[in-house]
Amino acid sequence: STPARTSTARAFPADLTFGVATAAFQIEGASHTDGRTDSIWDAFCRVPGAVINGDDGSVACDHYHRYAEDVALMAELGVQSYRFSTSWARIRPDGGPVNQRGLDFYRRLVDELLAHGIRPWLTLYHWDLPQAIEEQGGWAARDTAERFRDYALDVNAALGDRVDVWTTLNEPWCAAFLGYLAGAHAPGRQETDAALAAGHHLMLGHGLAVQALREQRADLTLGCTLNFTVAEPLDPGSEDDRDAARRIDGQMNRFFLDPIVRGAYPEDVLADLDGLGLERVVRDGDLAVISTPIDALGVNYYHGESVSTRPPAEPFGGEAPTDRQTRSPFPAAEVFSHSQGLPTTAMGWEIQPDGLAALLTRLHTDYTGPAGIALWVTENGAAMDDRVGPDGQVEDGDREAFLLAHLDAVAGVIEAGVPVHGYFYWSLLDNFEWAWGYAKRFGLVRVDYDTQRRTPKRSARRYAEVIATRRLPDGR
Ligand code: GBH
Repeated sequence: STPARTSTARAFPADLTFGVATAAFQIEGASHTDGRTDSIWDAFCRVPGAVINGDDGSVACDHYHRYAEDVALMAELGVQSYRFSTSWARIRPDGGPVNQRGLDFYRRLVDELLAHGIRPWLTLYHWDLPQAIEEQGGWAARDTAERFRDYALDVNAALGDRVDVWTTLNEPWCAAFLGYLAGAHAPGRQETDAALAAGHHLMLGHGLAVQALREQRADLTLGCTLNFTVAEPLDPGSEDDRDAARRIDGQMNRFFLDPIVRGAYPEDVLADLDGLGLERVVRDGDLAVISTPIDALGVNYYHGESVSTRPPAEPFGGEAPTDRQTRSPFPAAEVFSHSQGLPTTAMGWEIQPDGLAALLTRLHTDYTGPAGIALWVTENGAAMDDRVGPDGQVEDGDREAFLLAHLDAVAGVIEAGVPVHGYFYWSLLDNFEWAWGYAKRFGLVRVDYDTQRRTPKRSARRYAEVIATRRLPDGR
């Protein structure tokens, strides 16, 4: 378990929002109900060997039918906000005309949240592109950015009166590089030029959607969620290792952050990627669109890493369950993760709460502070090997410790003057963990996939207590 970092009792400011997060494909199921058609993840799940155990999203947590029960669970936890995503393939099946029955589901969900006093935090894209659009080129095609803007306007026309926080993308790094380069995620392509085009077009879609949504209602909170790593050189004395850390920071963090916040790709990343095709897709004016001012930056943080140009003796970290690679293998970026000797989660990710503190401090100092953008932790959480006792109770003390340690890190940076506006635990429910299928459980609430029974875990009770008291327990 994680060592306590401080003995000082931590209190949270009254205006810090506590929430939980999910994503459409990971929980909804009902994959062909009420007009929904295939997304790239439905198609990817059918590729032999792509997802562990051949799992798919056809039922998942059956949230499509059980959303009211799930909102009631959130109300019991006392969360103030719920971060969820809408499914493009439900709202624009096959990328075609609007499907009212698909929108109606989100109307019902939002009404239920508002009835319980929970603020909906809507994400438009959490990796589930309509398969029909993939067949026309997917994110590698520029047109997809414009279609994303149109879809954003459709969702906003239906929900813009009741939802005031809109984020465009979840983790474009994963969508572009795990999806189009490593092939570990849908659509399972392994093409460097398509991956760079996808990264650029995702961001272009983000910018076009922000512009269009801003025109609809000036007072919406608009933003984007990125995934971050905190990469340290294995040997700080080695120039090669320091350069490896710079490249990973460049490709995973700054490749997305700089265009959105500063309106330019970082020079060193452009040099690393020289000749790989990015220059063929960036057009004049794109960066001005991408850097349309946003109000909120969502930070997803799971773990940091120690990197080197030398491979570790034992393979370490980030392995996909299949033989597909996860570390983005740009030719110029042969970089390996090494163990830092820290305890790990069931994903093999090292538990490193001080990485979250360092990340939030850096983002505030270098990016969001100067730009006047509000900083939110939109995902943080852990898969653990939960034990179900004979009484059905789930004892997940290691998840509880993870949660408390990361909340402590958030409280610490807030005390130090970094304005963090909210924290969303990933995830409310055990759910479909992408290439890992149902084999990994991140939930505060256990899902029995045979019965769909939900059981709040020990960590859920602890989170509810933190939310109710707005302080961390003493003597952790
Ligand atoms: C998030 O992504 C997702 O938003 C969410 O849907 C998902 O369920 C959750 O986290 C848990 O996985 O070795 O180079 O592949 C996770 C972001 C980024 C974390 C990549 C692990 C591994 C780096 N991930 N990182 S690499």
